[in-house]
Amino acid sequence: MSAGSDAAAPWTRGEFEAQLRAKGAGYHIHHPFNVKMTTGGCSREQIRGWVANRFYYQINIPLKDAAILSNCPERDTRRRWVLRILDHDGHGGSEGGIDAWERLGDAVGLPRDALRSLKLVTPGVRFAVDAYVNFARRAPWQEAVCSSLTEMFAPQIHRDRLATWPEHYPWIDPDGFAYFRSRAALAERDVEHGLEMTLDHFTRRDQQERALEILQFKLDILWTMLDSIEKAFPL
Ligand code: AHQ
Repeated sequence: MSAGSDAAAPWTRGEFEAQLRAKGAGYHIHHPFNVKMTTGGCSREQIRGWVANRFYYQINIPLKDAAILSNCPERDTRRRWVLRILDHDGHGGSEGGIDAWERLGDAVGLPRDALRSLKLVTPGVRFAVDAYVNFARRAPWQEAVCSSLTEMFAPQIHRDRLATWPEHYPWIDPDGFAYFRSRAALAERDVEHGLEMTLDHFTRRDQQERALEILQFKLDILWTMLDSIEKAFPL
C-alpha cells in the first residue's frame, strides 16, 4: 500500500459544492433570534440592538476584504475582490452599504451617534467580528475567501426580511430596507466568484474537509453574534 493511497478520494466538484451548501443547515437564518425577528416577535429595543450590533459587522467587512487583498498576489482576483470594499464603503457618487446601514439605523429610531459610538455592541459580537477580521489577516487568502461563502445562504435571509419586516414592524421607515434590497443581488455576484475560487483551490480531500471547517468557523461567528444579541436584548 503506497503512502497516501489510503487517503479518502477527493469529492467531485459537484459533490464538494453540495457538501459546502449542506452547511446551510447551520446558517443563522435558523437561529431562534432570527426566527423571532422574521415572525414579528421582536420589540423595538431588540430590533435596534440587532441593527446597532450588526453595524459593527458591516463596518468591519471592508477591513476583512482589504486583508484578503493584501494577502492575495493575483491581480485578476484582486480586481474582482476589490468591488466588495467599494460596495460597502461607497465610491464615486454612489452610497455604500455602510451608508445604507446607517439609514437603517435612522429608520429604526437609533440616533447616528448611538450607532457610530459602538456603545451598544456586545462583547460577544465584538469578539466574533474581530475573530473574523483577524482570521482574514492571518489565514491564507484562499481560506479567507472560503469563509465568505456563508453568503451562499444570504439572499434568502435578505428576502425574508423584505417580505416580513414591513408587515410585522410598521413603525420602521421603509427607507431603511434599502440595504436588504441591495444586498441580495450583490451576495449572488460575490458567491459566484468566491465559490469558483474555493472549488478550484481546495482539490485534495483533506483540503476539502478543511474548507468545510472554515465555513463552519464563519457559521459559528454569525450564530454567536445572535446568541450575544439575544442575551443582551431580552425584551
Ligand atoms: O450584509 C452582509 C455582508 O455584506 C456580508 C459580506 C459577506 C462576507 O464577506 O463574509 N457576508 C455578509 C453577510 C451579510 N449579511 C448577513 C445577514 O444576515 O444580513 C449575512 C452575512 C453572511 O452570510 O456572511
